[in-house]
Amino acid sequence: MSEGGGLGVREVTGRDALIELLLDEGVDLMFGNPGTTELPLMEAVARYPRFRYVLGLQEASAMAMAEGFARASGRLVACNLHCMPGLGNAMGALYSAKFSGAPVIVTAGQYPQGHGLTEPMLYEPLVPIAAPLVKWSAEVTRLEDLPRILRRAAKLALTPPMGPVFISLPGDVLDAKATIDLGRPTRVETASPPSARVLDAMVAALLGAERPAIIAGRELAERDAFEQAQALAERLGAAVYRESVPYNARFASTHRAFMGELGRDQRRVRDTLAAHDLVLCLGADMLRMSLESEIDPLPPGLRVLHLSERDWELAKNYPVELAVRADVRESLDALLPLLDDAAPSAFRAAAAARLDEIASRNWSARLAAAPAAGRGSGAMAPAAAMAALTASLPPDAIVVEEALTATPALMASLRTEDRHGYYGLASGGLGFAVPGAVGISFAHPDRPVVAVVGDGSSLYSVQGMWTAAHFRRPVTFVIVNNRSYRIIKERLVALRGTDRFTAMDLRDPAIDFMALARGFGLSAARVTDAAEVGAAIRDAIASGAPSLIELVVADGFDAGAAAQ
Ligand SMILES: Cc1ncc(C[n+]2csc(CCOP(=O)(O)OP(=O)(O)O)c2C)c(N)n1
Ligand SMILES: [Mg+2]
Repeated sequence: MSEGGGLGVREVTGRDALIELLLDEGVDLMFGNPGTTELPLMEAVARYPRFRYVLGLQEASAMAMAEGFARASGRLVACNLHCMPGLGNAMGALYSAKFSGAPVIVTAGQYPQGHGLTEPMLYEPLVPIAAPLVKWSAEVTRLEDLPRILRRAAKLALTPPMGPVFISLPGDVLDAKATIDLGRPTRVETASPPSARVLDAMVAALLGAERPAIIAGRELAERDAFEQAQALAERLGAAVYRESVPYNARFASTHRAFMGELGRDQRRVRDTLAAHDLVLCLGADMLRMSLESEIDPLPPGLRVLHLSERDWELAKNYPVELAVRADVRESLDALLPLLDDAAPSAFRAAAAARLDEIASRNWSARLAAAPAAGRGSGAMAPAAAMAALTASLPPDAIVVEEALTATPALMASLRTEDRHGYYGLASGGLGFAVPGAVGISFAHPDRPVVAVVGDGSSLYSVQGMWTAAHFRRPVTFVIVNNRSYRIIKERLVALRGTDRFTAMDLRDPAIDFMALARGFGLSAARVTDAAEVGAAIRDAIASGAPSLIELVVADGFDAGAAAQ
């Protein structure tokens, strides 16, 4: 399907053509970090006030901001990196964008063609370096090819399964001038439901279940299908678990079918799923795990239905009874009426009874039963800090999370009713939350963004704070300071049987997070008592300005430290 009238045939320079093509593709925002190879682009950017350039002070930050924006808006965005060292700095963040399926056109300036042969400083061919992490990696070698390459890159990035693409931009192409056809955008329509035959097969399989479960995946948020997923859970009387790597909202947490995290502990996942006779993996990855285990997380004999728009994920690791590649929302819209027609009254009654039975141990029931965050005598327990934090959030807050050992407590009390309300770490590579929150704030400029980040994690792309200050984004950075890489310590103890910690303490000197934040132009506060967390969060959000709150929590290994 074509959009708009296009730009037509025109005499134009490569640098102007690049920006006009991006604007015509709906991209008016570029995150980046410039260098000499980007000078043609920077010269042109200044002449297009409609095209906003957002400076990140390191390419890892710029890339994570672009990822955050793309994830939170579902819109195409650009990110420009400085040739090889810039692309190198951004690789970890690009890896994250690959996992989250963020539609980002990543570009990098390159030396004029031919000059690279002499191997000047900063030179390296870029296309093979980006290639493993993107849907398409290409270099523009003639100005005439720029429209075709840019249009193709935009189309590819946005066609589900979405993801980043890479374009290398040699300086001679950007500085060339020619009369070229700038073309017009194309979007590929993929939002189709399964065929009638497949829908019937799904209905039959679902109605054959006596104890069904749903693994709720990211596509439910991306395709705005929360309502449909809830309706399905109600019709089936299915327990709903958030998929094992839950890096965005998946399902309304206060819905009575919602059971919480599936997690990545193979034994726990297997035990959880063993209570069911059928699992529907709904727009989700099928049991993406973390550490190796001899235990297979999928219990033998469990029937699996998998519905996803990402065919790579379908039946990737497990044979599946019915694997369907389709849009989750379109599929559920088509499936629900068929299910209503076909469900016998005995099935409906059983489904209602299952939901009643779940209600005593669902996410909400466990939250209600959790002990209230009290005023302890020792250091603040991370769980108390997280409970106080979530209790103080306004309903429109967007939480960005990279809190590691504080994450389970955060997710136990964070309401994710809204599909944009939560974004977490997608790839496992640290450094998303601080700059990612800034990008997310560009996507939702009127909503407060609260980034909850481990002290260690915050330092992988800490300079993102400056961009928040520079662009006056209402982001509250909450650093959970346990003065350590606590999770690595815990794993050393659990997996290696030793507590001789090397390189896991962030002490001597202690890191002064308030000074760091102030140095970037943010206001800062420190909280050591859970009773004061709520007021600090409310004040920070009410200020409408970027700020930092340091939560000083027990490190888990101190003598007499407060329990988790
Ligand atoms: C880019 C990157 N480098 C290193 C790691 C390994 N790593 C995983 S968790 C972690 C420590 C995180 O510490 P912190 O954010 O303070 O959280 P805590 O464990 O203390 O709760 C490290 C270093 C990683 N996942 N990604
Ligand atoms: Mg820590």
